[in-house]
Amino acid sequence: EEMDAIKALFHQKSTQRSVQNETFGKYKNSNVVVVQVEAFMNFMIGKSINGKEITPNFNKLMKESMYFSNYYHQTGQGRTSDADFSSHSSLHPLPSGSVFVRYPDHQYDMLPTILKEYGYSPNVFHAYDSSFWNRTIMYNNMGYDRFFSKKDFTIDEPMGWSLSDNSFFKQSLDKMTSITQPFYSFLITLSSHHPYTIPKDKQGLDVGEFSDTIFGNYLQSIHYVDDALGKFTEQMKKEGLWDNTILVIYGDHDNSIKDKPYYEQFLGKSLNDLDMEQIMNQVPLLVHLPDGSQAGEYSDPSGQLDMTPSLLHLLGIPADSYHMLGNNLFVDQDRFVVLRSGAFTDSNVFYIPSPDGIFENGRCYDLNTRDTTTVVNCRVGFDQAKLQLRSSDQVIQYDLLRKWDDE
Ligand code: GP9
Repeated sequence: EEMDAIKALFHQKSTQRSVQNETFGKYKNSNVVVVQVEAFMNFMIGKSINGKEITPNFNKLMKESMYFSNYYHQTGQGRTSDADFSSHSSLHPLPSGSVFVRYPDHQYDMLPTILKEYGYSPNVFHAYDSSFWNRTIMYNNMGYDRFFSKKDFTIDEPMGWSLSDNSFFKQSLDKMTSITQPFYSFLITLSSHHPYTIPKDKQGLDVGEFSDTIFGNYLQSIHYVDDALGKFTEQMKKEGLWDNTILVIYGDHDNSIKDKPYYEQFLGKSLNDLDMEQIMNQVPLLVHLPDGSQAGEYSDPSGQLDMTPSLLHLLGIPADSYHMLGNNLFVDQDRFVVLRSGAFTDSNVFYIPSPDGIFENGRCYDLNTRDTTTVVNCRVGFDQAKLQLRSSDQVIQYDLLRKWDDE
């Protein structure tokens, strides 16, 4: 009975996202470059401190891109590896541990594998030890042609855990130019990793009252990454990759700085629990299309599970046979976004679960008033979110996609 419910859910999701419109296949055979930025959160996008923009390059790029301002990371304990997993498989990460470490050899419908079947060269770039998060094994199973890890980069500008993002982007792009097109390139940055210590000569902001705090250091590190991103897009243009590439940039997860006073001081207003929940769970998603079309802000809720179905849509790859739980961001439909904690949102409500998991003990927020409403208003969503998380967990843990294939 449970298996039937799981199959029915995947079927329903597949039917829902397979609606075709004029954007289906519009960018068929374009290159795709996806940049997953370490701890890149949404709350400081478009903001300034002491008269200086924190992310000037991202802000500039937003003007000619689609910016999803209500995009959620859906990660759990597997942090960066969870963001990677969810974005590429359109499944939820696990309630404990990392899928990369626990079930790397199970079967999933993964973006790099699918793209390879459609003639793409998929490659992944991350200038850190290849065994971290079990990446060597997982990336092999995800269908990448090659994983360019720390040993493939010249550490000519050491920073934090490894190489500076600036040099990482430059060297990754140099490697990319000799890869057969169309390619799928996935880049994972590192310079803005906790504890956010950027060398003094690379700190470009005056963070004023946040000087010598972890929050101030965080803003400095984001400003640094933004600068590196700006140089990266310039280099893409010089290499002739701008007009034939879909560029996607998103944040992997929050910065682990949970002290509300920092955010209240920075944003200049008091914040309730809903505000904090959204701040800690929203990361930006930017999609630059090769012709720069559809630019603007998209505020419907969305999340990391939506990246793969949405890219397949743009590339004209039918996704109905794949087992994915995310939304297609290019069709006009009601959205439902579930976080690993059991929190969920649609366009009307946001539910924050209680640690005991009991429905009635959670809080249901009305997104219009931004205040709590009777918890009953979140009942349907709660059951749906529970089913979605459980179905995803079962698929991962019991290798159900392989079983269904074998049947
Ligand atoms: C290191 C990087 C860090 O390779 O992915 O991951 P995190 O600690 O953020 O999960």
